[in-house]
Amino acid sequence: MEQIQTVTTTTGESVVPGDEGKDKFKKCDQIAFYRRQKQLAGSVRYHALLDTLEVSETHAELQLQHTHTEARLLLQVCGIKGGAVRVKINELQPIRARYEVPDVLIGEPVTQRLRAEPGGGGAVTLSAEEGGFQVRIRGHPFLLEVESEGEVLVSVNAQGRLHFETLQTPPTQGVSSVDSDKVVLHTVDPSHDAVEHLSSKRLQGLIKGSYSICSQACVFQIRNICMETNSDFILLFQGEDSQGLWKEEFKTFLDVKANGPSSVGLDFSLHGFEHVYGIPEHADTLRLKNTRAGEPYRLYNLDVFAYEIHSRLGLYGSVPLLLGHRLGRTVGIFWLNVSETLLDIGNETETESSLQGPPQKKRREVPCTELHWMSESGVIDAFVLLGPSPLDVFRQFAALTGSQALPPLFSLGYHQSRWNYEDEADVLAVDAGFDQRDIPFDVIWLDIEHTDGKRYFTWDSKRFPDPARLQRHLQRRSRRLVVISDPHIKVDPDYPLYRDASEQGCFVRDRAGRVFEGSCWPGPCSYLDFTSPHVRDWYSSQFALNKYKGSTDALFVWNDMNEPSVFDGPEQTMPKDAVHCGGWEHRELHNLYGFYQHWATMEGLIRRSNGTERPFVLTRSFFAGSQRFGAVWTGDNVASWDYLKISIPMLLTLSITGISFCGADVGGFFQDPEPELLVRWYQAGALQPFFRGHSAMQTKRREPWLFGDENTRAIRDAIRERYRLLPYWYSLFHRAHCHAEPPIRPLWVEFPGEIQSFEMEDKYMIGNALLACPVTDAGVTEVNVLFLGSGEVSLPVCLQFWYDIRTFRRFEGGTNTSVPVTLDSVPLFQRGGTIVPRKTKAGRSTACLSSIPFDLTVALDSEGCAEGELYVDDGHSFNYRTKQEFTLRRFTFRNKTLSCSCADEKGQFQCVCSVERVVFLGLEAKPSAVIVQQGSGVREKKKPFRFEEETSMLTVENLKLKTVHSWELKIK
Ligand code: NBV
Repeated sequence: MEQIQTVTTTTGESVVPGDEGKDKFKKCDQIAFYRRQKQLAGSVRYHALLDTLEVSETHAELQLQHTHTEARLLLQVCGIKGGAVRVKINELQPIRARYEVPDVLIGEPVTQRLRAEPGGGGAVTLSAEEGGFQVRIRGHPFLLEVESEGEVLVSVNAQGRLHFETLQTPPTQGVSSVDSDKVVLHTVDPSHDAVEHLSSKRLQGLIKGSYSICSQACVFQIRNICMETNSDFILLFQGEDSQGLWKEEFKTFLDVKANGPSSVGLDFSLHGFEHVYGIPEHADTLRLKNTRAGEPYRLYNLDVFAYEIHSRLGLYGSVPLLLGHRLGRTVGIFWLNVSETLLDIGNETETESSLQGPPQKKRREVPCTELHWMSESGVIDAFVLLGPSPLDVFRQFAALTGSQALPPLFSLGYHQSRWNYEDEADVLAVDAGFDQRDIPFDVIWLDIEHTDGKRYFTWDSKRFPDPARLQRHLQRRSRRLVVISDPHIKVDPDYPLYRDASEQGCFVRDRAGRVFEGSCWPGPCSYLDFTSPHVRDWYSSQFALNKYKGSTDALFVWNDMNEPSVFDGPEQTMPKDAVHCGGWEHRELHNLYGFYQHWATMEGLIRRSNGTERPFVLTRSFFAGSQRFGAVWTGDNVASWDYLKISIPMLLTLSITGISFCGADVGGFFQDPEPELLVRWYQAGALQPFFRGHSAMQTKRREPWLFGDENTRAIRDAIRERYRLLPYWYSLFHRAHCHAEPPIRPLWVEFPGEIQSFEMEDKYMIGNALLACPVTDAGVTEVNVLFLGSGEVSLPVCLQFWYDIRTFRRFEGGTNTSVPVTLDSVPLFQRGGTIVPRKTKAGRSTACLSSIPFDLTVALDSEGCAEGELYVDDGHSFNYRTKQEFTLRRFTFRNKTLSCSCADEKGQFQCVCSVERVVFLGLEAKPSAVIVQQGSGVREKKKPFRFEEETSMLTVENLKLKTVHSWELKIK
């Protein structure tokens, strides 16, 4: 019988991976605002007052009115340059301000004036001058349609799920008389949505005769009765708030809602779309599932260790961006809300003629994805990103939330981590171990045990008596140290950081106004309120080299437990009624907590170098926009094949929602991987953006050389391949930084016109050139690959070639092949038409790469052409943007000539590495000569070459072509 392996939880219990979440975390029916919104779904409750329309330079606005309560909302619509529509809905006159998400958008989006015209049939049409899109608003019932090129792409409120719980005064102020045997109702504000909530369940059976389950009918009746026969009804459930309006219980926790019910919800229909993606973080498939029959996807940052695979429970971070893709169009819906959020996804079909143009005779059934977003609080602030291509959607999202920070080159190398490396001697031995086995690596990590009793910014003086000496040692070998810094601060008046933070009022408070205390690694802790600019500034200043004792500029940082994790809190996080700066309840901004710590840490590292050096900070918790601050990893996974497999869709999902510097713990965090799994994980990790081996405290040591020669060799090969490929990765990160293109991407992004690509999630593209096919099962001897690009549907219309980068065999798009694999190999293919830069060898660490020459692989397409680019800078400073110290080179192969030219004249960086070797794949015939010309007017030189008939591969070596000069290599 297979033994069930368990992992030890933070509280010391043993659980089966995936089981932990079963009762620690809420199911959706334990979430009050979800129950309330679900109860009322299904009928349109708002109409738009079209005569209130006002159009200004920046937006159009009009009022919405609740059909029965007459409560009014304000709808704002903005046309955003670059192809997006913003839809904002708030109360017309809230009794106090509602939380509007700060700091996620990089600025006020650049809007364009919308032209308003009557739209026919009681509608108004708002047309954008640029981008060819329109927004049509219908009055009765309220419906908003986003049209592009005459076609409705997205409808808003077509399902009538607009829900807006307007703020009220606390119930005690609104109780009217109680009649002993009758229903208790809420009189606070009869025009309020809350009346609906109270009415729909509780009253059933109590109002005789005319009660109907339909919420409007019910509300209407109650209001009449309330007004006419006031003595029969009082409007408050005292002490028994079954709708969770003012308080909500979960297990032993009580959440007291200072502002009462404030949830919002809205539906979006994506016409013609049946494939949707995005909304990390879940351990689920790339393509999002229909949730109608089960739990919705939850976006609530939680510390779910050894998370269950294929669960819709929200993990450590959230990006509420959903992408819809179909042939010819990609769209995005960005729901900018940082309170707890749920997304219900339904797939429907509808008749095409109901959506566009003149009525057609033949009605075609087309798919439609219906989204129902629900958030516990805040306002409705949603962006419809219009594409049309996947890359356009990435750009549109980056225009709002920013693009990936350009990482320092060392952070793209291999990171060696473990909870914990014991002491200085251990670190030195591991560092030397890599050199002894000739395995490249750049960074070694220290977990919580490096501190003095889990007091961050301190060192355990026995284990690390001289941390600066250790860092200097690593630095001499061009390596770095990363240490952990969590957001919880040990309650200890003798701990200077705690004292200082207390004195400066840096901690989150509880609902009674006392400093909040929760339990975490150090025991009782208080939590820094990173939502406060003052606290962020204070925290950033802690990283100053003269303040953080034992730190040097070779030290970088890792933020863990920042969901935040609170061992004795509800769902192991901070109570929602805790209070942040400005008096905001934690519920309003929960999903932004980790984002803020990451930001403050990044600022701290930049500041300690006086703004000159690029930081590296890894975070576990994140939100949309966290890409601006550094890297993200997928938390506490398990050493099993299933977790290796799921890491791929998880990282692809992060990548397409902006978080492109992402990785998963190589080897699996909990439990001990069998050697084959470890090797396969290294091979997969080497092809993912952030590449770190990490493992939990209870696991056996697993440095790459501990599993016998064959496995060490395979791991070494994988890491070396990663290092050789770093010029390509770095160039891809430059594209991510400047153009918002994720370095790894699902196949549908590169082949948006091929339906077979829409669900592929075990293989993916690295940039536009490499097809990665990691092995994620035990005992695999061959991998089945379907090569995309048959030339029938994709653009440009030409047959796609693919080249195996080990055997150089060529495959045609549209074919299916079984590729043999051994333990030391992982299938990787280069797409015809691309040029990939590599280094000719790997080096000990990334610093060595600055003197190793380049190697170009030119893979020809069916027309005999190819192109690619190379980005180089100093790899560590901001000089690439402050002093233009970078070089961007373009390689083009056309008419049998490979040219190297400048792709950005502003670049000033003098890259000393030359191009040493060029390999051409897919040449038709053996050349008679290869000629090189460096610069115009310079004499041409003949070069020796090798041609392999069988694979049509041409290799030209010893070239010494200057990377920063223009040159040509001609094949005669
Ligand atoms: O700091 C200890 C670990 C860390 O190694 C891991 O990477 C984090 O995800 N941390 C979680 C806390 C304990 C987890 C059981």
